[in-house]
Amino acid sequence: MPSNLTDRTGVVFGVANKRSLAWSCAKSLDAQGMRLCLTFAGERLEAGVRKLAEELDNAIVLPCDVTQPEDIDAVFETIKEEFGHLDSVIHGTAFAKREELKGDFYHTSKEGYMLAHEVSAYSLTAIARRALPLMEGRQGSIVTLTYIGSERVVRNYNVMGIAKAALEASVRYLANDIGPMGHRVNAISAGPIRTLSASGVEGFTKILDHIAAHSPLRRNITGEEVGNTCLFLCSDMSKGITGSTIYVDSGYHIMGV
Ligand code: 1JT
Repeated sequence: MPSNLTDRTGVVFGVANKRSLAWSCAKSLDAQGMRLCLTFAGERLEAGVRKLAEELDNAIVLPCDVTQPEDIDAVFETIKEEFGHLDSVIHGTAFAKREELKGDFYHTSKEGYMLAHEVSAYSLTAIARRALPLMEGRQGSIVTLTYIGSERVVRNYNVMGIAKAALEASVRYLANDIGPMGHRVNAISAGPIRTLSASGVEGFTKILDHIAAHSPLRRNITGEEVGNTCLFLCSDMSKGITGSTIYVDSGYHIMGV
């Protein structure tokens, strides 16, 4: 695909380890020459993310807990100093407490509900607002990651489904805000894939088997497929697309029974 991103810069939020979809996005963008900043959420992840960043060409790595506004401010201050401008933002941040991802949704605590929304939905808007000054005049592209549990009931996904619905609606409102500035924002709705987030989710293997048996492509997706869709959304090839949710799910979302 002719999508050379040399002279473009991007920041990727939400890399936890090599299985992270945010990492797949980083690799696809790096392969086309984009200069990247990766952020990590908490000291526990720092060493691993720094090690991954060594695989990229000249990437920088910064701490960022998206619930701390001063952390987000600091990321964009450093990007301004190091890169001078910004073309792409990849938002792959999500969190919910383990106990909220099982059983009946109505047991969701107020605290768990708020936390899931703060990290998984509000953070996109908090980040986008701070990215705008650095994207000025550059036709920027913002990409976030979502899951079909936002629009259909997926057992156990629970509060994350509500948070992803808010995230997808945020994409539409942000698209309307930033479109006149020449910028775009879209979501990738990825099929299930074994990542750190998915680990420990009860019955996850059954979900993967179900997709392999029933999706139009009769297989599960790969991280690389998500990464390359992110590359498309950050490249000029997708210049007419904004406010959309693009499915990278082997076609599963079209199926009824
Ligand atoms: C989070 C988690 C966001 C898991 C996620 C997620 N987006 C997709 N997944 C995978 C998944 C999870 C469940 C599921 C189906 C897919 C974990 C906590 C952090 C946020 O339900 C059947 C629960």
